[in-house]
Amino acid sequence: MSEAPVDASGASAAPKGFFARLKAGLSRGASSLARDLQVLVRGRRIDASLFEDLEARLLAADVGIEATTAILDSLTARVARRELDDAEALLSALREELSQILLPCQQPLQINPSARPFVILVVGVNGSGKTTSIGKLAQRYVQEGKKVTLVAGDTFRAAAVEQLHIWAQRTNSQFRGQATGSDPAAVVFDALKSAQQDGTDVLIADTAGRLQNQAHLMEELKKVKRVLQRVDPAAPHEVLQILDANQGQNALVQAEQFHAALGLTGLAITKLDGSARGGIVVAIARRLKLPIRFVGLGETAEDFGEFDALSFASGLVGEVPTTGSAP
Ligand SMILES: Nc1nc2c(ncn2[C@@H]2O[C@H](COP(=O)(O)OP(=O)(O)O)[C@@H](O)[C@H]2O)c(=O)[nH]1
Ligand SMILES: [Mg+2]
Repeated sequence: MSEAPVDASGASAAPKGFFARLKAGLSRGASSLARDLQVLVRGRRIDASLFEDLEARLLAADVGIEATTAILDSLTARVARRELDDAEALLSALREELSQILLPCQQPLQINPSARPFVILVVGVNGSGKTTSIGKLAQRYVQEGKKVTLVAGDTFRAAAVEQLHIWAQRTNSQFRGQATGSDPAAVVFDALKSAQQDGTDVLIADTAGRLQNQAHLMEELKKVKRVLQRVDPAAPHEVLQILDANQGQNALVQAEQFHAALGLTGLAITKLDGSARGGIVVAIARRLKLPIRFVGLGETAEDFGEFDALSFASGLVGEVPTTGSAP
């Protein structure tokens, strides 16, 4: 795998081919939307039976009932206005509908240089990809010339601390951690205090994804947030939830719960390379309207890029002949 290039402007330097791989990933799953969508519509008239098939396909791809209904209503209205005269035009219109839902969520994470350090609190359930995503973020910011500190706020498992430590070494980031079982709030408190003194530009705090129960986890995360605010009233500057796309509609439920408890400011959606049905991103975008900062396509640092609504919509629908469908 080649190194992720970073251009002079830094921030939005997605690895070459990232979007091609995103599209490949989105069209791989057995219930993917893109797969066979062309075949589904080819040569067919736009009628009730085609809409039924399309609805089934959207639901199977995890777009969810709410977004699916909105999309089909809008497409139905366009058909009634005779704006769409063949099935290919319908697919183009579908891609536009998806883009319109996704576009408001395309808001890249900007590291405000006057916030020093800029604090990113990373949350999400166990296995969603928090620690891996933190490693990828660290790589990105170190390559941009920033001084990065990683904080092991997941003190629940020894392996979690060690995994973050390895990412810190691999990315030339600074590491702050304490013994397993320490109070995570104390760990992040100490880390932010020293980061204010040592010239850290970006401090990224890992957290646990599972405790005795959900309520306990939320209380702990709220406490971590409060403690950060005590050191710097503007911190955390980003509360980033990592969601595993494989979790489907459950990812949406998780995001709602974490948002209610913590006030999320951004999302990253991982594992879009696997069997995930990327439609969940549409469901999340429509319901929560939160910035989707990043998408993850694999386990290495290169497999991580900023969310791009139009690429994502094309990835979901597949290639659509672009002739003559634009209004
Ligand atoms: N295929 C794939 N695997 C991922 C991705 N992100 C994370 N993983 C894997 O998911 C597993 C859980 O990730 P981890 O970062 O430990 O999750 P955490 O419990 O939330 O910290 C690990 O095996 C990661 O390598 C991704 O975008 N694609
Ligand atoms: Mg972890």
